[in-house]
Amino acid sequence: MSYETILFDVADGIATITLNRPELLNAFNDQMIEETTHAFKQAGRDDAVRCVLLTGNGRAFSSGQDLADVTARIGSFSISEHLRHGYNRLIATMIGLEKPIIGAINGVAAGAGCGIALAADLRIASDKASFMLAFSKVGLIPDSGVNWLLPRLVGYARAYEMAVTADKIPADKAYEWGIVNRVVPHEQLLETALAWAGPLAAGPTLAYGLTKRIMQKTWDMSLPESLEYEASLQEIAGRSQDNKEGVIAFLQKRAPNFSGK
Ligand code: LHQ
Repeated sequence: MSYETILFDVADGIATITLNRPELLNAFNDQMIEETTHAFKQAGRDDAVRCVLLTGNGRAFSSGQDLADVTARIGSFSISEHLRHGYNRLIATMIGLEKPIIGAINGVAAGAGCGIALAADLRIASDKASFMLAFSKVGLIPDSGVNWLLPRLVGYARAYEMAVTADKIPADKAYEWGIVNRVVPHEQLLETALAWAGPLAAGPTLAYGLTKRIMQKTWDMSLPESLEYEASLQEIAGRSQDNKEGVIAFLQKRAPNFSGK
């Protein structure tokens, strides 16, 4: 599939997806939702990809739903169908992708754009980035996974505050609240994100993927269920080539050469 609303590039084990409608602050129309979902699926299928980097072109990460596009369709437009066929699939694809996703948040992440940023596993923010639950400004509730993802990161009170005020949370506050892993000067954003992605793409991908799976599932489990789930996934990791290689490399006092298998 060739893309018109995003850029997609694979190099050195890293797939980079760049949201690319900068004149509209990377607002999502249907095509961009579909292309972004397709790109994540493609990254999942390709064994050469072991880490995904998601960023935005221009001064925004994404301003969320393209409001002009939905306004033009009033009358023939069902929000629930739009979500089910669009953002819900995108968020589920990102959460289900068993490879690390790094969000390099280059500017404002608003509305659905904020949900998509939160669906990354790690977030590195430019000092110009901000996070905004713009939904209530247009009389909506948060969607695109925000209600599941954000309270887990920041707790209910802060998540609810962000939802009802729709205030822009600047990068330094987002770091303090635990929304982002690092804040860096804007000019250093991509180089820092790539410096994180490189080692992840050379790491034990299977173990990273299983860790992502279990850390999401244990929220809904009791401790005994979680311990049992750890045992069963550790059985899989323990049979991997990377486990053997990691142990041998340790004993031989050398760096491991992980294959991701
Ligand atoms: C835009 C947008 C945009 C179109 C900037 N759309 N043009 C799900 C299901 C169905 C329906 C509805 O929604 C959803 C989920 C959602 O995502 S709801 C939330 C949708 N997003 C918003 O409400 C955010 C709207 N944008 C803003 O509040 C501001 O643009 C932010 C705070 C993001 C940035 O502000 P500024 O830096 O001051 O930029 P700007 O407002 O001047 O925007 C620049 C241009 O981009 C401007 O166009 P123009 O022709 O005047 O240069 C905006 O109209 C356009 N734009 N966001 N979402």
